[in-house]
Amino acid sequence: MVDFCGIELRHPVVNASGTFDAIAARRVYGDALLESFPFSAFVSKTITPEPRAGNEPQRIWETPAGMINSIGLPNKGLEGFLAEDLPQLGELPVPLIVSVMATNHEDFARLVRGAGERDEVAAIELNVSCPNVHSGLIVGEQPAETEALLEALRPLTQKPILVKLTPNVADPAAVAVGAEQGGADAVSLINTLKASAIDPLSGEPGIAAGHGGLSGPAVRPVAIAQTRAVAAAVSIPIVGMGGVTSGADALEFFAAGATLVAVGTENFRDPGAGRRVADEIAGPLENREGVALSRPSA
Ligand code: RRO
Repeated sequence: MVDFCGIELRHPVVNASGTFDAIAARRVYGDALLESFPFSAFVSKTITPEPRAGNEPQRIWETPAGMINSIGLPNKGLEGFLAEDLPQLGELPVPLIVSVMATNHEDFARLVRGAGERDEVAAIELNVSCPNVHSGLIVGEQPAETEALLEALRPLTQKPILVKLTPNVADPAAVAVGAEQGGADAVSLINTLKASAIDPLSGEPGIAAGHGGLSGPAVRPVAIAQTRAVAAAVSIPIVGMGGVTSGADALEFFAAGATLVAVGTENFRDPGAGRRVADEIAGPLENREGVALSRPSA
């Protein structure tokens, strides 16, 4: 068992938000999904205050050892999520972490209150890769904006609050420190790296939105470097992610200072990847206990 912000988890492998649709998977696999659920906690796709249709296709573009996405946050909005999705996600055999995003403190507060008061929800992840409409700044690119957001939201729920950090900054550790000082219980990193692709024949963007976020094994060395830097700067737990496809990849994140790892892009190729990674690390983690979970000093 792993203790994560007071939540008991059966193993240290969760999913990255938006990379595994547990409701669709249950329709396909039935209750077999619940009997062998791949993750020790489930992180929802990010929800926003109001429903969103998401971006026009093309939304995904394959790259060497990875992919670019710009899905554009399709979701049912807070009310639709609470009424339709949450009861189904509450049937999963693991704790639920709800990912939320808004463009101002008031809307973030609505999301945190709405999700926080539901028994099905174990923790809330703030997706801060989004502009604040008042300042025009991407919240998660600014330590002070991140800290102010946490100070506004922290009093609204007793449940743990995670902050999902963007990698698209010069100093992610400074943003992590802002999150910690504002009262975050944990940070998760990395979200996707800003990227573009162009169809060489047509000259058109590979992604309709023009650019998107790169994920998959291609980004793992960046994610490891940032996890190491963040681990040296904060004392709250870290959920490390970015190109985890195997137990060896997960061990790399633990050695960099992560308490949990998340599997993301690999779920699209192998929906059982979470279980496979958890099985692969079980032995090595037992033998390396204390070493695997220690923090790097620089
Ligand atoms: O929905 C998306 O396009 C998306 C989101 Br909200 C995110 O946080 N990261 C990402 O790669 N895609």
